[in-house]
Amino acid sequence: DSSDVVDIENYVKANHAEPNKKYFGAAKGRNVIYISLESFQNFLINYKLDGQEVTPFLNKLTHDKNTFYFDNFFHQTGQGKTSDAEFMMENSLFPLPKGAVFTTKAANTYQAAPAILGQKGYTSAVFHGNYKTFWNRDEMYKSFGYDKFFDANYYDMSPENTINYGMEDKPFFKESMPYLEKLPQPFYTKFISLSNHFPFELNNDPNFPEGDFGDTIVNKYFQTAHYLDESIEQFFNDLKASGLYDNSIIVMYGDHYGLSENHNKAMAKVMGVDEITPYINAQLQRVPLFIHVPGVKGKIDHTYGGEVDVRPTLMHLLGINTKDYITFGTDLLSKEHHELVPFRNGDYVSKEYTQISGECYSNPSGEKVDNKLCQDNDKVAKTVLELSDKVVYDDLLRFYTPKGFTPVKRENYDYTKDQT
Ligand code: GP9
Ligand code: MN
Repeated sequence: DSSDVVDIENYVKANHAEPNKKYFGAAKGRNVIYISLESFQNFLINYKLDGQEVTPFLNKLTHDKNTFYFDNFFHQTGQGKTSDAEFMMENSLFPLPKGAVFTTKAANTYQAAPAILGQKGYTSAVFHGNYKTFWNRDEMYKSFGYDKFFDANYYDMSPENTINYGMEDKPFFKESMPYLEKLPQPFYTKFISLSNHFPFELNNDPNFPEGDFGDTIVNKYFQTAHYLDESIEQFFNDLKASGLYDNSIIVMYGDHYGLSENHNKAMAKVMGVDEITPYINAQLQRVPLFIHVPGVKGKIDHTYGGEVDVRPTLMHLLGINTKDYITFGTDLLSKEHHELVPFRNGDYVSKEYTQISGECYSNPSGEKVDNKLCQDNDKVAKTVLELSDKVVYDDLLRFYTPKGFTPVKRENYDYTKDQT
């Protein structure tokens, strides 16, 4: 009931990480462009197949002068996959241990990023080349306060443009540009890519050799990842040509793994190890996080973090305080950031240790160590997951309104009328 939310508020406030003065407000008033990199695992960055870089554009971006690239960043998704990642990025809450929060808890009260920014003059929009009911997005986005949702109906879904779940990434980003350019600024937008999705198929001949690891799925993963890389380059070029690039924060993240444990045999060859141990498998849950901030000097940042940490990071860059929001992650750029990444199943990776099924391993050697060394973090990981689940299962945010925030009215949003 409503007294639970007081305990949660107290916990969250006691664990708040103060923004880093160096970055707080550094991107005040900028547009925001999120890009969900479908199934993109971090091992692809700087990976070479027969001497050829798989993702040359993203590799270059890791050294871009205005870009933060986080190389110890992990996905924390459960069964809700892409939608779980979206949920964390915009709410700093964990998705559910079973099922997808998007399908079961879409009518809850949330205080999501689009709503927060909407009340500060931003127009928000999602772009995705699949139909709006997939993952119940058209219901959840209302609760998040998304003004607009450009779904499959806004794209040329003819066979040469589509495969698997919908639009291929190049025509998707191309056709999104005119809609994006017409949005009132500042805007908060999200682009959900699709081509690098299992079973990793393209309409046209891939412009990249396939792998030779004795596993068709793994072999083709490199081809669709390369295509995604080219699509991002094309999109960046279009953003530059439109003038939006210099006025926008661009956040790109891998939503979740692409290659499951069913492909461990081939993955051992990919990684050049004898076998994918539980420890290595946990390390493979790294996904890239890029944050391009115009006018701010970036770096390759080795901070450990996860998807739940991105919202406070972004908000602080935009100069918005997060202390009054129920937030389970901490700002990756804060000196008080917690370098602990709980996975949805209760395992975790921290800077020093990795805990898998109750076993404790030392980073980066992967050597098994005394379980006692993992106990403190274990308690914290279990606590935040439990508190976050309480918020979601009991819809507790309906009893808590952050200072200066007006509760979202779902009936104000309609994605069936013309979104242009
Ligand atoms: C479908 C896309 C892919 O719209 O988000 O979904 P996934 O299977 O990765 O959750
Ligand atoms: Mn996905």
